[in-house]
Amino acid sequence: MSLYRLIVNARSCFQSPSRIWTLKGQNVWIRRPLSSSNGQYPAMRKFRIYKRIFALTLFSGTLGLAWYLKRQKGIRLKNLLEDCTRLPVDETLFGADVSLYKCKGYVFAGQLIMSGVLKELPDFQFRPDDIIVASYPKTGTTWIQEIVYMLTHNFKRSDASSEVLETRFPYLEYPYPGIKSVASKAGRRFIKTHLPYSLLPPSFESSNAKLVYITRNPRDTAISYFHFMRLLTPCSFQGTLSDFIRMFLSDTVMYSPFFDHVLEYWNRREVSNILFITYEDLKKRPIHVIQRVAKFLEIEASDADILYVAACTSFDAMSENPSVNYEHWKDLGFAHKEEGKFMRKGKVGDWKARLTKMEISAFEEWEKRNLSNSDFCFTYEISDADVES
Ligand code: PAP
Repeated sequence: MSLYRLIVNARSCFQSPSRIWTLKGQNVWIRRPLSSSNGQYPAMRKFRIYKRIFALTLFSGTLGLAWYLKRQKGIRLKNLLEDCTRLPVDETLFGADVSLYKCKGYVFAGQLIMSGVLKELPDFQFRPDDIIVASYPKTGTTWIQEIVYMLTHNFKRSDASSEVLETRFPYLEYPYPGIKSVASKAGRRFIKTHLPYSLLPPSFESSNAKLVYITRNPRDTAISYFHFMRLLTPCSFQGTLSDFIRMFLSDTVMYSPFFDHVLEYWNRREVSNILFITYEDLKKRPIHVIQRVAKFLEIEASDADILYVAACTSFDAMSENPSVNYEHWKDLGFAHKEEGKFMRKGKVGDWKARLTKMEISAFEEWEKRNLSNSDFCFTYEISDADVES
C-alpha cells in the first residue's frame, strides 16, 4: 500500500489537483500540492508554459519562413519575368505542361526563362577562338555543327565511341549543361545557340569569335518543327500539323518570330566573323558550302578532305551515327520512342506533300509580307538535277 501511495503521490506532482483515486479496491487520497494555487507543482507549470512558448515560436517561425520564402520566390519570378508577356497556349494541344513567354521580342519556353539563363546571358564572355553555330530551330543546325566539328578536328569522323554532339558542341541557353558550364569550359569552345542576334551576349561583337548561321525555308522548317515538338517529351505536342502551322504562322512557337530571327543575321552577313548559309544550298552544293565554311574558319583542306567531310555528314551517314542522331534521347526519356526520329527526312520540298492549298497560300502571303523590305529570298524546292554530283 505504501508503494502505491508513493507512486500516486509522484504522479500527482505532474498532474491534476487533489482527488481520490481507487487503487486495488482501496481509496487513495492524493493531496493537493500545497504550493500550487491550481493544483499543479511550479515545475510542471513552468514546463507547460515553456512548451506553449516553444510551440508558438515554432509555429510563428514556420509561418514567417514560409511567408519569406514565398516573397523571395515572388521577387525572383518578377525579376525573371521582367519585360516578358505570357502567351496564351491551347493546353489541349500539349501532353506536357508547356508555357510560353515573349521576352525582348522573341518567344521562349517558361522552363528556359525560369532557369534564369536570359538574365545570365549578358555576362557570358565569348572568346576569340570560340566557334558558334546559330540558327532558328530545325533549320540544319546539327548538320552544320558536325561539319564544323570535323573541319576543326583534323577531318576526323565521329562515331559511337565519340562524345555525343550536345557534349562536344553544347547548347548555350539550354538549362543542360547550363551556361555556367559552357562559360567554364577549358580550351576551344564549340557553341550551339538558337538565339537571335539581338539576344546574343554583347561580348560577341568585340570577341572576334566566329559564327556560322544556317537557315532553311520556313515551310520545311515548320514541318520539321512539328515532328520535333511531337517527339520531345517535355512538349508532347498532340495537335495536328494544321494546328502547329497556325501557331507557326502566328509566330507563337519558341524562338519566333521566324523572319526577324533570319533577317537579323542576314543583315549582318557582310560582318567578317559571321557566315550566313542555307540548308537548301548545303543540300544542293555540299562541297561548295563545306569549302566556304572551311575558308571562313581558316582551315586548309584538300579536295579529298572536303569530299570526306561531305560523305561523313550526308543525311544517311549522320542518321546511322549515334554520336549525332540523338537516338539516345529515347533512352533518356527525353524523346518518345514511338514518334519517329530526330533525323527524320532531311529533304527540301517535303512541304509540297504535306501542306494544304490554303496553308500554302497562307505561307506565301506571310512570306511576302515579311520579306517585302528585304533582298533575301528562300529556295523552296530543288530538283535532283540541281544537286552537285
Ligand atoms: P535542332 O533545332 O533541334 O538543332 P536541326 O538540326 O536544326 O534541329 O534540324 C533538324 C533537321 O535537320 C531535321 O530535318 P527534317 O525533320 O526535315 O528531317 C534533320 O533531318 C535535318 N538534318 C540533320 N542532319 C542532316 C543532314 N546531314 N542532311 C540533311 N538534313 C539533315
